[in-house]
Amino acid sequence: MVDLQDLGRAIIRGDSDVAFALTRQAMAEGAEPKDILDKGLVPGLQKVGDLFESGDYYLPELIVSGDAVARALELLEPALGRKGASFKGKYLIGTVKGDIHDLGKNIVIMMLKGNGWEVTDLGVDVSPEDFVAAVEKEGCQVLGLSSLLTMTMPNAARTIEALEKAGLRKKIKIMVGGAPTTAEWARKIGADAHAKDGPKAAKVAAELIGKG
Ligand code: B12
Repeated sequence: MVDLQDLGRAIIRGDSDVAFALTRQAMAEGAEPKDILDKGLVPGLQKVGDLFESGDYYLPELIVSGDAVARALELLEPALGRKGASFKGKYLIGTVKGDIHDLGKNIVIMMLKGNGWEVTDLGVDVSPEDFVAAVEKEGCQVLGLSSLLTMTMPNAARTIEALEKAGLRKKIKIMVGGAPTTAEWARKIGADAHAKDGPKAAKVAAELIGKG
């Protein structure tokens, strides 16, 4: 059996070949995709973030470890995103302007798809104007804004302001998330909800449209 801590250690080393192989092996052995995430990939990335913060790792290590997780996520996607639930609605999501982190957003997307949502992903570094245009075009019920950088969190607030100005705010529910965000901040900027991880995001989204 794969020890998921070994998977975490491969992420910390930025060894994407080993991370890929261990993820595949764990899946073949019947490990839950959620455990692979919560006990292997995510703690590994958290440690990488700590090492970066303490000055032991630099940007290249962050990039290599991020890529290793992205490769492993490709393997997990079919299992996490498998449609088992009845159709819930349309969800639009993106990472706010100035921020290119997308691993967490992509996990949220997989969870949403697995819970019956049709998801449109606007990608990363999305300006308030582009969010507004997409809400107009897509006709979604819920909009998700991801922000991993303290510096770019105000761009989530700017996006909500832009939606208000365009007269679209009342037509949709808005959720925010990302490591530095909190429920209190979500309330402060006028979002409808905050969620701390993928499973919670799917649950809260359904509640927001009365299908929880
Ligand atoms: C990997 C990584 C990178 C990779 C990103 C690769 C990618 N494709 O995403 C790269 C190398 C590109 C990167 C770059 C930078 N990074 Co970086 N990065 C990380 C790291 C190590 C992991 C992030 C991650 O993927 N976590 C795992 C996922 C699963 O967690 P998550 O993103 O939080 O997502 C979950 C929840 O938050 C929630 N969620 C997320 N989005 C949403 C959206 C909605 C709607 C909802 C409901 C929920 C939700 O659900 C997700 C799934 O469970 C973190 C450290 C950390 N501990 O977070 C630093 C970190 C986020 N980075 C940091 C920094 C400073 C940077 C740089 C500025 C470094 C530099 N000097 O250039 C640049 C910024 C580039 C830019 N303009 O965006 C800081 C941010 C500090 C801060 N608070 O502002 C951190 C915290 C590292 C640190 N400890 O200092 N980074």
